[in-house]
Amino acid sequence: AARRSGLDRALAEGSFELYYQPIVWLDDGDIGGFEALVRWPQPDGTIIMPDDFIPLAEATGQILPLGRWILRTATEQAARWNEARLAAGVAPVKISVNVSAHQLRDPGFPDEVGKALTDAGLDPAFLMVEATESALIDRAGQALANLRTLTQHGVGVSLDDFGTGYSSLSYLRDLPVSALKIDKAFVDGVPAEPRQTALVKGIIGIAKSLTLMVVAEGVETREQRRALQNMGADLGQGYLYARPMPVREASELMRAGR
Ligand code: G
Ligand code: G
Ligand code: MN
Ligand code: NA
Repeated sequence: AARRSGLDRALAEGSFELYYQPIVWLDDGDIGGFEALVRWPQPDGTIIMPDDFIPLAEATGQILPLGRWILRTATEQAARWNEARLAAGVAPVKISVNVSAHQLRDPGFPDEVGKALTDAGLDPAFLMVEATESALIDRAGQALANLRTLTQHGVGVSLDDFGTGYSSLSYLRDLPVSALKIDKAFVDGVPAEPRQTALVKGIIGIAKSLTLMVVAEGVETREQRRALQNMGADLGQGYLYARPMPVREASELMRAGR
């Protein structure tokens, strides 16, 4: 199990690694962006997954330095990718970065994001911050103020794991978000389970009427892809397209594709 001292050492030694999973336009299969997902490789070749150390890092506050590293690494990488894409005449990609409740309610968070973007040379329009519903409910005041500041500066905000939290629809109306990620738990039932599919259709309808982009998570089959596209989802992410992969593979995927 992960321990606080182990996280401290890994932070000091720079042992973490970012994987990247493509987020794909459902209509033509072009890559619209990537989600950065943190990994903790071990000397024996195994990898500790984020569910096994992010909760500890949140509890100890170590998520603040770890989150800063993730943000800086992901924005630098996206800036490099987009330089190459610009030179090749292809559309730039967005980078999505997960942020925890602790980071979101840190009053210094918007400045930190701004500084990461400036240092990386990345246009704010190509950064998406992914926040969960629960992170927004917890100490919502400062978190919401931070998200407003970010959106005013042109950074996108995605509501992650949508449908699994407790947010009411009126809450969704007032949130400064630009995209909604439908959780895999909902996508799993599409199109086989009629009630689940109806629910997803309704979620997409609400999102569209609020002019939010819709990303379906955990897309694993072509049937799902087709049904989600027919229901109006914009983008998909999942094993049908690709698993989260190391930076070198993500770079190759873009060179090979678009
Ligand atoms: O592949 P997956 O196991 O990567 O990620 C599991 C969960 O861990 C994600 O749903 C997300 O909530 C969390 N996670 C992954 N990467 C990050 C990260 O960089 N920062 C934060 N705060 N959470 C992450
Ligand atoms: O931050 P978030 O909870 O959205 O992270 C996405 C999680 O979902 C990561 O753990 C990622 O590895 C995982 N994931 C992405 N696509 C798929 C998929 O198609 N199937 C499954 N089972 N998991 C996926
Ligand atoms: Mn996410
Ligand atoms: Na999610």
